[in-house]
Amino acid sequence: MIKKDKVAVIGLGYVGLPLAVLAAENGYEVIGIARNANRVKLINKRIAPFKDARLARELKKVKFLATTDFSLVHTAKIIILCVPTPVHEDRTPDYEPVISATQSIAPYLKKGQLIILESTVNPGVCEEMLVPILETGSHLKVGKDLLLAHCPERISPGDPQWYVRNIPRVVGGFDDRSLKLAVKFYRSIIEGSVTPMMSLKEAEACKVVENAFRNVNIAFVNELAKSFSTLGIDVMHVIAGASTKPFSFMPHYPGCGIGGHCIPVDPYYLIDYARKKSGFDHAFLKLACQTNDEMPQYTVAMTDEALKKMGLKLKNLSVTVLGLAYKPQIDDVRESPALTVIKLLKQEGARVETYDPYVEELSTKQTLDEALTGANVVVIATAHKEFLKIKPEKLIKAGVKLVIDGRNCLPKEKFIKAGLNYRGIGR
Ligand code: SAJ
Repeated sequence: MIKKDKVAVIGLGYVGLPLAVLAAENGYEVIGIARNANRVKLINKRIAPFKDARLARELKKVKFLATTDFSLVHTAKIIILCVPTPVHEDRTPDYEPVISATQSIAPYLKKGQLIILESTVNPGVCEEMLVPILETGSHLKVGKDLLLAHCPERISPGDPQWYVRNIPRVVGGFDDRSLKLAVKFYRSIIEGSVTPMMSLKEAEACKVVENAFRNVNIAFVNELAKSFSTLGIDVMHVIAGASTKPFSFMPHYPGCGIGGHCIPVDPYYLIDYARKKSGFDHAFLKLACQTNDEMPQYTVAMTDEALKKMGLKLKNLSVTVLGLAYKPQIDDVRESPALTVIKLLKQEGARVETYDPYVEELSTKQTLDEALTGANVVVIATAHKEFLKIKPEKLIKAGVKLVIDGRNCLPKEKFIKAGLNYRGIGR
């Protein structure tokens, strides 16, 4: 592959933008295409449109054009679709972003181009959804005129160790030519391994399986937490103990719920496809998703129960929720369980204030001190490093009566010793 090939990245979010930067760093001429004109403007000013310190640094060092003009895909050799794959309110897959992005590029495609889908989809989407749209819109034939591959995104936002440059990838192709070209492209920009799969479906399935694996393991420890709290067993101590086993145990941790655009969402793509395609019922996967979805409710019920034991109730009580993002040190609130906890607390009549140093625009208070002033209850919903340093004395001084540690991230014994009522998830 001559490095000077032009690459078009469609979608400049958590997945597309780091990929565009990486391709540019590796000598490709890159054009980034996104619908959001503000985002395009920011990127052309070399400003990262979301909090990612590493991306902000690397974006300043590369040269590539961002635009809203989809017609410019005709100038690229490789076109990579990195658009979201959310679910609807009823948890059924929402393919709209993938469909509209594919429809937007189709009219401008020309012979010999390689289209790669990075968005997470269930097995079958490339062949059953993308191929018809690409062929209808371009009047070209996939496999003959156009090449098609799938390389599922693997991004762990905020992760200090794993980044688009070093995360191993899998690639599936519509045919051998597509596979070979796609593998060659990724091997020219990724330091990690690039593993060719036998089909598009296998590559699609890899990704859904990876995240369903994480979902079911989190559901397992969430159920353990609920059970152990009735048995007076500290689930975090047990997980730590089980983790001393050097093989065939992989720790996951209970919490007030799971968020993000991957883990709570991806299993529903497989559940829905298997049911529609073959009538197969992923009962276990559905139960795991349901177990995780119930954790915000469990957290609020646990708060209610702890207050009752103190002769208090949530109604008219001041509750401060610390953390809005779905995981530590990022600003993304998609599917964040914190938002559900807040909604449920308000339904119980509590007066809720919120503070998240990474999500100031959604916080009702702009500093931790302000957020703690007058609070009777504090709920930790995200284990941001700023919250790990909170001393029990600070909470007692602010008049806090109860700490609900929704991420089991505070030193339980220290808080109890200081005289605070402390409840964790399963501890
Ligand atoms: N969570 C738990 N308990 C755990 C782990 C996570 O409750 O033991 C919760 C988190 O609080 C969060 C949600 O689950 O709300 C998702 O957490 P995550 O660490 O999986 O974060 P994500 O969504 O950024 O996951 C990404 C995923 N990457 C892609 O889908 C491309 C996932 O595959 C990775 O495993 C994960 O990063 C990672 O951390 O490696």
